[in-house]
Amino acid sequence: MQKKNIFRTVLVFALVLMILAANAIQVSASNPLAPKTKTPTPTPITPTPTGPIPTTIGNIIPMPVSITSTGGSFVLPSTADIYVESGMAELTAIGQYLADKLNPSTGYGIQVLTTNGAPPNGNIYLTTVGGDATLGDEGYQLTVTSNLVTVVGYKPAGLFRGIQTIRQMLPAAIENVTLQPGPWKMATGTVRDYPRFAWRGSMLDVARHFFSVADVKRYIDLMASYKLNVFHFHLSDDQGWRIMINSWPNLAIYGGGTQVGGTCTNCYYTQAQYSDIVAYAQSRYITLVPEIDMPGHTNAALASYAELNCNGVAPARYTGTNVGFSSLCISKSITYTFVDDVIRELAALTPGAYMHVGGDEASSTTTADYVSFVSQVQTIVQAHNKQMIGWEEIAQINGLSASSVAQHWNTSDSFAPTAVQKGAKVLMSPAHKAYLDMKYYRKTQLGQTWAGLINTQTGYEWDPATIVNGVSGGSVLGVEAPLWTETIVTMSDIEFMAYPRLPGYAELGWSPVTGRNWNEYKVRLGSHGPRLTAMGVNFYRDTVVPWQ
Ligand code: NGO
Repeated sequence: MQKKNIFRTVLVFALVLMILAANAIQVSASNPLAPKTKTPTPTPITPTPTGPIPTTIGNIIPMPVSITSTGGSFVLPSTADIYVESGMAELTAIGQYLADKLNPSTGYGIQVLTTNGAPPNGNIYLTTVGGDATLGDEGYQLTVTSNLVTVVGYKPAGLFRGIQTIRQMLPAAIENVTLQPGPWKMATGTVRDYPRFAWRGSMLDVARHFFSVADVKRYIDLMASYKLNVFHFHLSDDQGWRIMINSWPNLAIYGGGTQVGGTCTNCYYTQAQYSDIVAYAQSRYITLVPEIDMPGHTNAALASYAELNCNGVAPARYTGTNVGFSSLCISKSITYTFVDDVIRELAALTPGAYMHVGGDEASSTTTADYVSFVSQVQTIVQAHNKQMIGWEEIAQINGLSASSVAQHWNTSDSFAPTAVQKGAKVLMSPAHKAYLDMKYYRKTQLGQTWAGLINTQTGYEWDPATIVNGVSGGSVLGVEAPLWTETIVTMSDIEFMAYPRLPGYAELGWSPVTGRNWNEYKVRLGSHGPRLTAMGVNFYRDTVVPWQ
């Protein structure tokens, strides 16, 4: 009996020694600090206990249109660089984005170089030469051989989407910001890919709670990694006005002084900060759509300027969470001067085609007044060369333009079919499926329940093209997941509500509907756990997902 125990102890000890030795070999063989042609960033290695999680070509989210696996592997060598075709500064910037993602974890000091043809083996190559027009502006073809990684896009946007696929085909540890042991292996094969819908977005409400420029940028960056392309910025509501309007400065200075729960110091973006966010989104091929909510949800504006109120008296600022009590004064001409000034200033700062004018829950406005107001707002938006988008209630106006968009949200009283009958397109954000502020479960600490509980499965199992009767085919512009922030206070809260649901909405917007199902998706999503962890995302470990 005793002998047996000793034998067992020796065996375990030998095994431990063998494992340690094997690990040492693995780390030294791939040690990024080993001599090579370039000087790596001297950050200490944080070893991953289990080693890099192997990725397969089949774990990409959103699921690509087509994947052909050739069964081999490409190992990113420490000498690797990213080559882009010469004469296109835009491609150099895309290459740099990828280099900036790969360098901290690999320590390879990857540079972006230009070339007039395929580069030497052992590199990454991004080009629009030979790009396939049938893949569209955001489509790409990624080819990984044992020698080279090549992304060909018809347009630079396609290359940017394609490099997100490269990130996901590398081990999850690539997303760390500290040096990690390799090897940085990718499966070989070909991915041909393009999006199903033109609009794949998320909205962030910075009015109920204010978020810093850095937080907003992080949200945009996380969106980019799942190929989303529209950032809807909810900039005003009853509780706060968040953008400096030079012709009406009190909106930001006074109206930006509150949020849900109390006061908030300087809680607005200067125009320079707004432009910085626009440019940040643009460099990730994400269009920013600003929203100024009206005629309801306007208490912060009404509190800032007495003349915007029908009775000429400014109400107190509001820090609660009720909706539907405020309205701009529909009959006063100053109201339209205000709207025109705000939209003119914002349009000048916004390169995207759309201006979101809210239009939801105008319960303090009669229908006749509402219709008259929104009709005039549509004229103003178009006068500033933008297309109007509003929450679906805007479909009630008689002259709804075909270029205007109604955003479906209210599942009990939908105006989406009316919008389609008038020739306009619909953006899908059904509250019971796509609202990121709904709780996952009854006991989720954050969020609301008015539209129902949305766990990761519920959030994934629907189709934007069939969810509303009378709104299908070409009438559906895309899908957007709004994050309202009545109960959301920190960036960590934002991440908890958006992840892991947002990658699912990204897939609904990007991937073909055929062949998609929850049972397959949940496994793929589970494989993204280590990736989200490496990105530092505070995601919710929903138990319906088999997390790796
Ligand atoms: C509604 C309302 C918002 C709330 C949100 C909370 C729309 C379009 N208007 O959605 O003001 O913040 O619900 O879930």
